[in-house]
Amino acid sequence: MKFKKAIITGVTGQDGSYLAEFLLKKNYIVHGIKRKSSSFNTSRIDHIYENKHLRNKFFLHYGDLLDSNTLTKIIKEVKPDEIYNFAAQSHVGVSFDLPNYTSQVNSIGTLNLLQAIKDCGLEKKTKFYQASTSELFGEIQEKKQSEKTKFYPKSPYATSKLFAYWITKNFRESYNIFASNGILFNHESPRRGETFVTRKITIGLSKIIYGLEKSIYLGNIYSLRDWGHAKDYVQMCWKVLQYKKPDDFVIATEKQYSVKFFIENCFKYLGIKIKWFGKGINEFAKIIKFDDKKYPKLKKGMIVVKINKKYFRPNEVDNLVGNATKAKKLLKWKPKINIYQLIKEMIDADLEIVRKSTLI
Ligand code: NAP
Ligand code: G4F
Repeated sequence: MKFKKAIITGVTGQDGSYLAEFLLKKNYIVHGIKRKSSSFNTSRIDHIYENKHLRNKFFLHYGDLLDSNTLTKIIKEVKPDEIYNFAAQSHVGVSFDLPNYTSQVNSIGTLNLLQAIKDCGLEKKTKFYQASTSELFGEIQEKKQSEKTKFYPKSPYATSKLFAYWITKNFRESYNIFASNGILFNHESPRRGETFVTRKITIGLSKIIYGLEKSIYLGNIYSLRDWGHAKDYVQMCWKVLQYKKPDDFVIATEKQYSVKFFIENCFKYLGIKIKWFGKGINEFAKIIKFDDKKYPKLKKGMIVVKINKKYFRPNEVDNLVGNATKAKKLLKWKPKINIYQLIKEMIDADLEIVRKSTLI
């Protein structure tokens, strides 16, 4: 039996790790590209390596999106059926501090992969998935954003991803490569990086519960997002490449919540009542009611959420919600995990991580 082969860039990240698991379950041979780091960066995929049934179907290669020679070498060796380009400097806030680096990795990095497919003569064999983003819509031009909505990127991250979106389409049209964009709205999980807002809240709250921290410091809590679950969304990425032709798809839950709603529902899930005071930069949340037997480290009146201006962005995308009609219809997809289940899963996982850390 011939197994399909896939390359995943960004395999050590949130989505890369879930996709690796998903493809391995589908009997793919998975080749992940990870970058060299001075500290361990494989915690999200170590369990795959440790699984003796999966180890011989999962291979890691050192590589960087900016090192086109190595990318070409890996692609030439593996001759993959599918490439999923998940690698990126993916933090919007950080992209304002690192605009040049973000632009190179996210834009030129994507071009390097597409060019490598072409240089290896794999135009007819290798399908290419580009991790495009709802950040492309930025200053929204339509209430719910679909594949037809005009783009208006508002950060170096979003502009770099705009180049990547277009170069993917360009290689599709110019060289007949099966190259598709998944325009994914925010998706989270217990594997989300700790500096993204949902995880910052769930890990921060868990540390407060165990008495390791007193407050969570945030920026714009009135920002609205369409949050799905990464595990749900990587299945979509795969479906995008199984569609009969290369195309672009918006992937979203079509439901919108504020950061403040996310915070309130994290506390609610744990049975802790908070109340908001003040306005703007002076807004904060205090604990009003809780079970002191269950949470001995908490105190009534504790200020658990504060606003810090350093977490505001020079240019904010404050309102995103997707229209995923096309994906639902053509790819027969709909998200399974709602925001309440997502919150539960993230908090339970973070409480466990923090509990274990207190035992060391
Ligand atoms: P993530 O957790 O930040 O993962 C990014 C991955 O890229 C990591 O494995 C990282 O390596 C790797 N990477 C960074 N720079 C690299 C370079 N120069 N060369 C090679 N690898 C590099 O991001 P994610 O949430 O999984 O998102 C996956 C992709 O989807 C990204 O392209 C992101 O922009 C896009 N996206 C994400 C969302 C979302 O809500 N999560 C929505 C739309 C689009 P290290 O582990 O060493 O840092
Ligand atoms: O969690 P975030 O950093 O995600 P953001 O900016 O929406 O970007 C994520 O989703 C994109 C898809 O739309 C991806 F393309 C991208 O790679 C990334 O995965 O911030 C969400 C919102 C923003 O409006 C931000 O200003 O939360 C607001 N926020 C408020 N306080 C904060 C904070 N964001 C972060 N990271 N940290 C805060 O303290």
